Amino acid sequence: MACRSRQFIYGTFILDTPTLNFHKVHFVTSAPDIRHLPNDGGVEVAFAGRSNAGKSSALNALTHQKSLARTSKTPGRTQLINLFELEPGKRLVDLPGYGYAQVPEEMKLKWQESLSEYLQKRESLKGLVLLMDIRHPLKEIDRQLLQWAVATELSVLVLLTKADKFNTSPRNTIVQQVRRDVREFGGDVRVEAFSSLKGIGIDTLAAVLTQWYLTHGEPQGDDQDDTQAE
Ligand SMILES: Nc1nc2c(ncn2[C@@H]2O[C@H](COP(=O)(O)OP(=O)(O)OP(=O)(O)O)[C@@H](O)[C@H]2O)c(=O)[nH]1
Ligand SMILES: [Mg+2]
Repeated sequence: MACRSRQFIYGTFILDTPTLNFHKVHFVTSAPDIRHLPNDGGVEVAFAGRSNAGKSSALNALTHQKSLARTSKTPGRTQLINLFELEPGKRLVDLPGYGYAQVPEEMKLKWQESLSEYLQKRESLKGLVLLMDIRHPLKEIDRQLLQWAVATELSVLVLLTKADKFNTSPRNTIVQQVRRDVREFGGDVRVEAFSSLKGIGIDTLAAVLTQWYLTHGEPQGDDQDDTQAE
């Protein structure tokens, strides 16, 4: 059953948009590289960001599951491309984090290779959720990813994670600053505060992702009657 939400996103009211039911997600596979991923059809939305930014926690918060994606205090916990399915043709992806200095060089190169290969070659990738700790936003490597995502016309949602670390006023100041900073990249980039711990920004995340799935999912229309095929 779809939930209804009313969201204010970048000057646009998404009125009574039924959001997808993110609770119904299930794990599909963990893959070391794109050759081990299933069929590249439908729409994928990937969660990317520096190690420890809170990617896996955000996925769990979005799907209301405690341990769908594995979280850890130790950076570098997610080392494989983890794929989850919401319904046929609609998938979520938990990507390995980047930028963690204490990972052995050889392993780091392997991850970066599979990560950049996924980002560059996966046809079904339509949207990127780029997570950054609100205390350290827009590091050089985040900027590079953002620049690349805009150049390849991916929709981007920047989540400033662990927003619970600040009270409302300083939090809003940072969000406004990052919104100004991302303007230089152009493209379809939104910036929102997020906290899996306190539930900040989860409805907005659900609304934005729903919009992406619906926009990019046509005309495969997984909801359509099978008898219409062929
Ligand atoms: N205060 C606070 N801590 C959080 C929040 N989200 C995640 N954390 C903590 O941050 C740490 C890293 O969280 P993960 O979700 O595992 O981060 P990740 O980006 O998936 O990390 P890698 O898989 O290593 O790339 C854990 O100790 C989490 O408990 C949040 O909203 N608030
Ligand atoms: Mg992780």
